Amino acid sequence: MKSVSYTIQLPQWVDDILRGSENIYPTVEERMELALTFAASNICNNGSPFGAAIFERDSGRLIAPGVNLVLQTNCSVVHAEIVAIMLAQQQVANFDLGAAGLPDYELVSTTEPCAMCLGAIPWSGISSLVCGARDEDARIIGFDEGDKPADWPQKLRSRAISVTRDIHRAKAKAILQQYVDAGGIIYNGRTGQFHKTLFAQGGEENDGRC
Ligand code: AZG
Ligand code: ZN
Repeated sequence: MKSVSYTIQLPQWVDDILRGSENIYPTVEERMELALTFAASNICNNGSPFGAAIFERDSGRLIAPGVNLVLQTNCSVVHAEIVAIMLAQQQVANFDLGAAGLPDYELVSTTEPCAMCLGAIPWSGISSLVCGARDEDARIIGFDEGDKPADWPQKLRSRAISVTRDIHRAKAKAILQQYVDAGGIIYNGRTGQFHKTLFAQGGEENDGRC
């Protein structure tokens, strides 16, 4: 077999968005607005409607942006939250963002985490999760989001990870809807009922999403 490798590389447009910024986002609303800008720009650049970012919780300093790279890179696991976690850990040179001597870190995600990302969160070491759209907002447009315990916020809180929901939910929902309206690809885990990637509208690809 030919040797293969995979490198997480954020698109150039992420740098363009951040250029000139002080990279300090004091409030959760400002942090979410940045993540929403990533989600909206991802749609315009052949990606899916999910953005994330990791900040130092107290100072609001941006540590790592995240955008969903599944479609652009043919990799099912690179959800926005996973990309942000991987880049933040490289940035601080520690696999545990909760390690002694490090500040507290906050993951901001434009949509509540899917089952895969929910599983990754306790291992990441973040101590705070902030969400925009609800899980059901993603499910209603066709993203299945996987099997999650109904009380997943409590489960995270019991591991000393705070959970804040509905920050700019309406705007986050609108970005999900914009993706569907433009005919964006809905990719999902196996359900046992179908095995083909669905397109949001009538099975037709639409490359003019913006
Ligand atoms: C997703 N849900 C979230 N929260 N984030 C992503 O990147 C996703 N991709 N598919 N469902
Ligand atoms: Zn996910």
